Amino acid sequence: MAIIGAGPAGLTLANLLQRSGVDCVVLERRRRSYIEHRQRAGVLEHRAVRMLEEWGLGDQVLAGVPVDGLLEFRIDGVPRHLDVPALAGGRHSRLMPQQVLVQRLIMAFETGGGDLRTEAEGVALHGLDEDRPVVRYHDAAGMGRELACDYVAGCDGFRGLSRRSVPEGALTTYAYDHGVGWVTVLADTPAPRRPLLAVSEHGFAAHFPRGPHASRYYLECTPGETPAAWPDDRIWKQLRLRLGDDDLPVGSVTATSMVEMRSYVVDPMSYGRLFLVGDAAHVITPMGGKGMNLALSDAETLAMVLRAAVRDGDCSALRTYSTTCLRRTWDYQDFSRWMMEMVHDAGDASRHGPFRRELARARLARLFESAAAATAFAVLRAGVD
Ligand code: RFL
Repeated sequence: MAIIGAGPAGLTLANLLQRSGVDCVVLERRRRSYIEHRQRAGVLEHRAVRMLEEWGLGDQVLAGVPVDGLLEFRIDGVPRHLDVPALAGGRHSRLMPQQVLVQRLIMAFETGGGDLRTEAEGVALHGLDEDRPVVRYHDAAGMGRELACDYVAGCDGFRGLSRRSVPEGALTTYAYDHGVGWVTVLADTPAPRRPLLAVSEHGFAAHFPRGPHASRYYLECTPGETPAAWPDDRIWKQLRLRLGDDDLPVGSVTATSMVEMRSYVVDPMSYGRLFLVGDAAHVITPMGGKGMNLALSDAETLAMVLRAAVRDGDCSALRTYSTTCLRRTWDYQDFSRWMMEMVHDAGDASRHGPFRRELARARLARLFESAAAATAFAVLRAGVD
């Protein structure tokens, strides 16, 4: 199998195929140092943790990574806590920065003799609907290369070439703009004691750990705003206001960017011998922390059906790949949208008006008043099978 892209999807798939005795080569456009330091997600849901353990990757990938505990909702400055792991029946997620996951997956793959080729330029896919697709590219030295394979995994993210290699009309596309803007900030500040989501009339804000000495903050903003509208002093002022914390430590901001709060899904997630995995097939907003986790669960589903096809000669399993992954994808899209409406509508009523605010406040209150509602939330956060 040729795997295009060495993000969480491609590297997880590569490790699982290696453990299944299915030969694979990973082609990555960027330099190794770039992919090993790209900061994005920070929560590995319980389902993904269990999957890594079941495939024998627990020691290499999860060592020393802290488990999650309470989740804080700060409503108009008043803290409310949810014990998500307990509500989910003792199923703990892990607080794991995406770049640490990527570093460890690379190390595990290469320790097992895996073939990762970085700086692979101009990757092009040919014969995807034939028995033996061919992948052409230029290696780090600029030499033209060709890989003949049985299958191709498109793990090259939303802007990759795999999905665009599928003939027009073969995939149905679902795209949705949530009409919400976020400015996202990485800073060298102490991690919060627990992941924190703050709701108030000043707008939504969140504070998440990214290792012991770094934080990611999110601030709701007007869609279309640029980072120039968010100088450091505005960021800290707004964070203190929205988090209701005058003593919030200020630190050096290492990155500020805008997040497009958009969703995207293609159906089916395959074409001929090409399988789309992770962000190449679907994008979900960061609300709820599911993008990286979906990438991992797609990778596991593909590894299992490929193992059945290659090792056991059962090619019928390949046809279940897309439906299995899409089922989970839509559950998570719903979770993300549900949470987004709740924390944004419950705050600044100028966006959707007082009626929507009261609905969202009722939804939020239910999390702390109804064990059934809290459990339903916690089970989705821990991850669905
Ligand atoms: P990736 O991580 O984008 O990796 C794709 C890889 O493919 C390479 N590539 C190519 N290689 C060869 N040839 C080509 N032509 C290529 N084109 C691209 C790229 O260089 C890259 O190495 O996709 P993957 O593996 O599907 O993983 C998806 C996750 O990265 C993504 O869903 C998450 O980061 C989303 N996300 C979050 N997910 C969570 O689960 N929890 C979170 O808290 C969370 N927060 C976030 C996020 C994404 C964010 N941004 C910036 C989009 C926060 C942010 C700000």
